[in-house]
Amino acid sequence: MKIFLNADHHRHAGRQEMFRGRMVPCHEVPARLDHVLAELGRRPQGELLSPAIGDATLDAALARVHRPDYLQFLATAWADWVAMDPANAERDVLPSVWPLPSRHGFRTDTPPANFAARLGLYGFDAGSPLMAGTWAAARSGAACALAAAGEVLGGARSAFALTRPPGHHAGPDFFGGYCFLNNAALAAQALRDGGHHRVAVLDVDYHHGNGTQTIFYERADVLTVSIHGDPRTEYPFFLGHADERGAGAGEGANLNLPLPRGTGFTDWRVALDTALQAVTNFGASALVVPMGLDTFEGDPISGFHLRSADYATVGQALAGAGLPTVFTFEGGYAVAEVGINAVNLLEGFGRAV
Ligand code: SP5
Ligand code: ZN
Repeated sequence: MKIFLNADHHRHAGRQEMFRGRMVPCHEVPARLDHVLAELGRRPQGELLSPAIGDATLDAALARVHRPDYLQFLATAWADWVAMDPANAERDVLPSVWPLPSRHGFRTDTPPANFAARLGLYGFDAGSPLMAGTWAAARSGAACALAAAGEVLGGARSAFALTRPPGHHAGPDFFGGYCFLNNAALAAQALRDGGHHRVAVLDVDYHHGNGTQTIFYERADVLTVSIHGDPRTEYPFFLGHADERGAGAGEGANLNLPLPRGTGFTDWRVALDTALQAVTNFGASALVVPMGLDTFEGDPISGFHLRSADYATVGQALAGAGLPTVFTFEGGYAVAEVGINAVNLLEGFGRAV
């Protein structure tokens, strides 16, 4: 399969994230992608390419998924941050104040001029630092997702957007969970716009794909399915429950399969079969897989117990859907093993098609 590599990913390199009252080293680091690349060097899965997507095409695609004010916020966030205080040039951007939901009396219809306040309108956690190169890195990553979708629209069985920062927590107008632009949603929308009438997204990251769910929640043309740690105990906590089935025209086009922390491959695999059955029942003609590898037993921030060899089985099962498939690189923080696990999945998929 063709692999679209984000050559700008190093420009996004956060130093620390807020975790329970202290700053800890970032989990979402450039070395993650570098390890995938190194493993692909040892076990090639296809041609490595740079996306060829012009700025105007990219901007138009971003606007299909994200709100204009949010894109504008991202485009100038770093400059706005430094303008608040020149000393900020040495600090990563993180929000530290948020409006609670409007039932508490806070208003979000009066956009604050203060940038620190605006950050709280668009960011939902203090664990997703943004810096000078974030916008460029995220844009190039979105281009990878669009190029991968284009490859599949051109008849390829599969393609892989090898990019970071990840995307599945980013919504129409919010960032968080290390994500800024929703690469999987951009790929799914591109597949729709390219002629696939029904597209499915099957998110296998440890964390609920809240951004993707929210983007497509009221739509009947894109099925969103996510297998993840139960939000009652696991991040992102405030979405991802089994009773979220979609709304309006999208009623029935969202499926959450939360599993308890501690789940191993046997039970996870049952959920995968349920997810694949839903994809088949939906009648999708194309599939997007936000490929998180943080279900791994050695992941430092997650709680499932998949082993490296299991990822080949996952890839094989995904291939069994028989659909043209776009993969996007999402989570996976056991840095030394993330390359092996990613390539195991791709190899398992490739062997089965
Ligand atoms: C794309 C993705 O996988 N995003 C996940 C974001 C998770 N953010 C919360 C992480 C909490 C970090 N916990 C540190 C525990 C150290 N023992
Ligand atoms: Zn994750």
